[in-house]
Amino acid sequence: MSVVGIDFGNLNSKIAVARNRGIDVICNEVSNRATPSLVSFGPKQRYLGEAAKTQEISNFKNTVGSLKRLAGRTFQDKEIQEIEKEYINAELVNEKGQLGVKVHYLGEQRVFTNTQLIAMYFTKLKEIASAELKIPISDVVISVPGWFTDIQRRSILDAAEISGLNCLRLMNDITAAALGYGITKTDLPEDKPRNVVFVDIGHSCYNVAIVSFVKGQLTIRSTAYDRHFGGRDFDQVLVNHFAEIFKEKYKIDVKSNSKALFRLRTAVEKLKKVLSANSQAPLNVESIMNDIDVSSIISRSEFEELCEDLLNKVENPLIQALNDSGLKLEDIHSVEVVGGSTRIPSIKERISKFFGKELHYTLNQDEAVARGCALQCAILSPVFKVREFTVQDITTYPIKIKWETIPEIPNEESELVVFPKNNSIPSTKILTFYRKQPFDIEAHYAEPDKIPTGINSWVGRFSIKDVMPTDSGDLSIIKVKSRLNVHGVLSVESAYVAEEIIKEEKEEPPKSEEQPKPADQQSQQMDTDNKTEESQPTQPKTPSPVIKKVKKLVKKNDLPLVSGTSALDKSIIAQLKEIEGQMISTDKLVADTETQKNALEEYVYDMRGKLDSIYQEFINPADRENFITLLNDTENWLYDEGEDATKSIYTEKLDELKKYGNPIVERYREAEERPRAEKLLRENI
Ligand code: ATP
Ligand code: MG
Ligand code: K
Repeated sequence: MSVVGIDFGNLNSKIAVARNRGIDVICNEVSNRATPSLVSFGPKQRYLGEAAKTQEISNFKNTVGSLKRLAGRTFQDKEIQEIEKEYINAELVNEKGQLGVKVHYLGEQRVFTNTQLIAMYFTKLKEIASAELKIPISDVVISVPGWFTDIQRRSILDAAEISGLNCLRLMNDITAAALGYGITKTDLPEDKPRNVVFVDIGHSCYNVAIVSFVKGQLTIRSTAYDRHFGGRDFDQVLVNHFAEIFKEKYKIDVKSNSKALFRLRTAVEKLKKVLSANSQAPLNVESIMNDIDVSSIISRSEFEELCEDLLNKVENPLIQALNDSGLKLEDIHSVEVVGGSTRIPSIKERISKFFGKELHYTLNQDEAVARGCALQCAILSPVFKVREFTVQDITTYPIKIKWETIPEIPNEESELVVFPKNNSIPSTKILTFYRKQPFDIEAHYAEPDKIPTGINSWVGRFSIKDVMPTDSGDLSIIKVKSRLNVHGVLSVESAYVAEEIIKEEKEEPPKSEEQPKPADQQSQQMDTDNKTEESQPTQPKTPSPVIKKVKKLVKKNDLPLVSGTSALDKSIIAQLKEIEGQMISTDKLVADTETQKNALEEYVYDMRGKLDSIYQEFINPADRENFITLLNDTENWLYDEGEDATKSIYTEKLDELKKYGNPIVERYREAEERPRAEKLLRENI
């Protein structure tokens, strides 16, 4: 059983695995510890991860990045149209209400949805992990930003399922990093919590959390985000800057040419990194457009001046997180930073200045999130033994449930915030309704202006079926169990009829001054635990054990429940899985064909070389001439019509050559073996 953590980044993703000795971040097929979050389509196959990166510029329109930013989005979404479109070279389209891309694949035009694209990328990550662990991968924990909404989370979960991954938990990026911190710190306090600020600034977004640690447990106290603040925004400032310069200097408009813009963007990203360690950096791009080579130079202080507006935004999430945490600056123990963009010196300065503290780098900046996910996966996995560590995470946006009121209940409320902001996850709440007919409830984000622009506040609709009046014709008591699960996704898990019964019971003396909850017959009542029974004593409590009658609410029968959420239908998932499977087979066939072609080519060279040397005396000259001619013909064929043949033809050709070659190899081996065998024989006598 595999234990894998995936940091699904906007630019790069990292994979960590748990082994007996601990957590390792693993390398991909070209020995990189980070894999570009890209998928790309060709005439014969897909290119995923590194392979997509290699030919990003030559296969420009068929390469898709920013996958994470596409999750759960629609085509019309303002953030897609106004922001993400800038960063995506492929053509975005509306695919039956979902966001899709139109690409050329296998010689035809195809449309793939955002969820499918993410699934393709997960297929690649799965393959990288399987290659490393040498077992098929299934169980994983995948990171998402804490600000992801229900629909975005479901898109990632669906994608995981399509790619055959079993996602045990979608983990908020920062929570994963915090887990890595908590589990390795052996000096956590027993009682008074240690409050640590975690800051993650990556390629596209900025996440902050204030986390309280005690021995064996972490609790997220508050979170704050800037969903549009990351390395790419700094790149954009540089792009704008140099585009202006090049207009003057070379009379070219880089922005009018998407490939030129892409080349510039790639170059400034490198330059930006150089500026993190040097006071100035040169920029050179060969043949950026119209065969023109461009060059320029910029100093760090110039860069910082250009980024002044951006840098002024660094404080905002910090202020918000601190305010929401209810802590004061002096309560903060330390500040830990992760994510590639926290390497920018002026960002570091701002964070450090805000807290009045030196920044800490306890965690590996690039790998902390992946490692944390792998740790969480190990904790959840039955086969792994990990030190007990509890993770108390919280939800970012309040969720309310709405329903239609009925005339039988005057002044009935019509909605209730069931999971307020910062409610812990996972969490189950039971709602009580009084109804005599089937009814629907709907879940919505309660503060639509707080969720990402373009995301619908609708979360789901749940129909509670077969509701009937009680035997006496009254309203039935209906309990509805709603859950914010371990992924931060809302579901309604079950609904049932409850019934009040009178029971005789021996009452224990009360342990505390606890007051019994009054039965609320008018409005919806909410329980925050998993209890399916509640008791309401009909008599006042007495201090000594007595037999008394109590009204008890017991479960009578389950009710059918129909859920409508933004998750894909099971049948659609099955279809998409099949399509993904076909594409995997196509890719595999291409790879196998390539391998077979290489084998044939290698055989030709190897055999020809040896026919001139070691095999020469094991074949008569005429046959040798013929065989060499055959090898030459094969070589010519490989460069000509055989350039692009099928796997079976390469195999056939190789077998044909081996028919001539094998007997020669045999004779040679025998001759080689004979003296050795004779020697062995002599020694044994
Ligand atoms: P996100 O978390 O937004 O989804 P990600 O996880 O892919 O994105 P990271 O890998 O944390 O992002 O960081 C990538 C970003 O960090 C890129 O914008 C990159 O240019 C930037 N970066 C990496 N190293 C440096 C450096 N030395 N100086 C400045 N920026 C850097
Ligand atoms: Mg990241
Ligand atoms: K475990």
